[in-house]
Amino acid sequence: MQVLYFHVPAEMPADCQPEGAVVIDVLRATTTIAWALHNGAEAVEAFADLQHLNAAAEAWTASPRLLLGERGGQMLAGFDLGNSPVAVVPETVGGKRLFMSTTNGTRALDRVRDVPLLLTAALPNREAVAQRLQSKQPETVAIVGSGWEGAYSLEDSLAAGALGARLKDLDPEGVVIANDELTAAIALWDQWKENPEGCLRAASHGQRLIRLGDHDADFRCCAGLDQLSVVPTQVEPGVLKAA
Ligand code: 3SL
Repeated sequence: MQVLYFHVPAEMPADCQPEGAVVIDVLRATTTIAWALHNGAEAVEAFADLQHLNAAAEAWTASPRLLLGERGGQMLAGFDLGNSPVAVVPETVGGKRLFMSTTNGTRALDRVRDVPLLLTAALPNREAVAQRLQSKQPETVAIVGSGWEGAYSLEDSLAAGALGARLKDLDPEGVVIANDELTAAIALWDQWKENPEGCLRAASHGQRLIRLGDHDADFRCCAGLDQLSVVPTQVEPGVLKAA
């Protein structure tokens, strides 16, 4: 398995057509997706664009629904929830379809929606995602960071390194760390693995959330390693379910 890391979706070359992709947005979209599906949400339907989200949500009648999302870290007007992974508790999300749009994470998902095996990862489900890739054995996997408005983000690279390091541990001969970005991400993980929350807080988006205030529980949750067995998996374009 060849594993590559792209800091942001736009870095992925047009002719790169991997069998598998793993989208990461540690702060906070893919952490929230993992916890929501772990806590019983029927599915998370991700949208880059709010108009499309509103139209799809209005047309949805198959189960109860919630609108979830943010721009710039702040909950959207008229939405039920922001993007906090500690808010998607079973009593709130159980059995519901979550229509979700975030500043960067859902846009990154949209960019790779045609990849046959599309998963999302965060630190809490890093081990589960590594095990899934190990069992599926896609020939090439692109780990795709969400970044912040097109720019590098430290926390996504931390989780990409955590996943790359674990894949290499699971299969030292079969897994090829196939670009410098992933080698650097693994070095970043080695540096911070005893204190991932410190890395999240040091990151520029971590600093943004600190300035917004009241995100201590989110930092703890987003930094929690290998706590969930859920593997959010795209089952139709934009729709992620627990698998
Ligand atoms: O950019 C995103 O997709 C969000 O996860 C950002 S925030 O942490 O909710 O502000």
